[in-house]
Amino acid sequence: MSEPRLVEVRRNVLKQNDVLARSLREQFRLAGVFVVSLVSSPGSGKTTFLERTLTDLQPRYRVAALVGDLATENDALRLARSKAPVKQITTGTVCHLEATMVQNALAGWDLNQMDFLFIENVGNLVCPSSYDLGENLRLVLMSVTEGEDKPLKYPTIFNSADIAVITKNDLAEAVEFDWKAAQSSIQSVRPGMRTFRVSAKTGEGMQEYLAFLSRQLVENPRV
Ligand SMILES: Nc1nc2c(ncn2[C@@H]2O[C@H](COP(=O)(O)OP(=O)(O)OP(=O)(O)O)[C@@H](O)[C@H]2O)c(=O)[nH]1
Ligand SMILES: [Mg+2]
Repeated sequence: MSEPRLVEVRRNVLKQNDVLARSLREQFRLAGVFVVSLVSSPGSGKTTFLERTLTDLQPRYRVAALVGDLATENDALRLARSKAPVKQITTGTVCHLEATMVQNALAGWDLNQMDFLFIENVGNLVCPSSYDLGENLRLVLMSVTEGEDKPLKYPTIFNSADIAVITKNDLAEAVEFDWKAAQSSIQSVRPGMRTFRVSAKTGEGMQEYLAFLSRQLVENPRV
């Protein structure tokens, strides 16, 4: 008896999340803010990549960021070095962000004053995949040190994402990273997925990614 009930409760939670995510998406659309979420395993380089993104975009765009972790304000403090508005969401024991957490964290912020809002999810390759946050673009990161087969092992998160970013490319040679094998893993779970290859440490590959982001604003003009 207990198993079907558990499934039912989980379905209800997901449904509530989808309703709120839809409302968030509408708020974002009306305000003309383009929202990008970042998902990956712990330590793939989300915060390092996002800090660089916030810094590099700011001369031209108004940017802000939310960042989720189970505990600590560490990532918010790092991102705040970019001088962009940043808020930390601490989830306690929850291994993903939910739409309601995003909605609450946005209190006091004027979405109309933003061009881009970034949401760094909790480091986890499983839980975040089921939760829509109302974002326009979901970006899955994978570092060269994790192994080329991660997309094959965690297909759901790669399937729920729009683009992939291979990070820490400055370490690729040291770990004998096989770009072809990684691409083939990504393409076999998500055919046609656009993939960027970057190093947030050296800046390599960042220009191409930032140009891609700029194009999103042109292709999704304010209403
Ligand atoms: N060599 C190298 N190291 C990097 C790069 N990006 C991140 N790192 C290092 O990788 C480690 C983890 O980076 P974070 O940016 O904290 O990773 P994260 O995905 O935000 O981690 P969580 O939020 O804990 O999931 C840190 O020691 C970074 O300095 C990179 O491009 N090159
Ligand atoms: Mg982080």
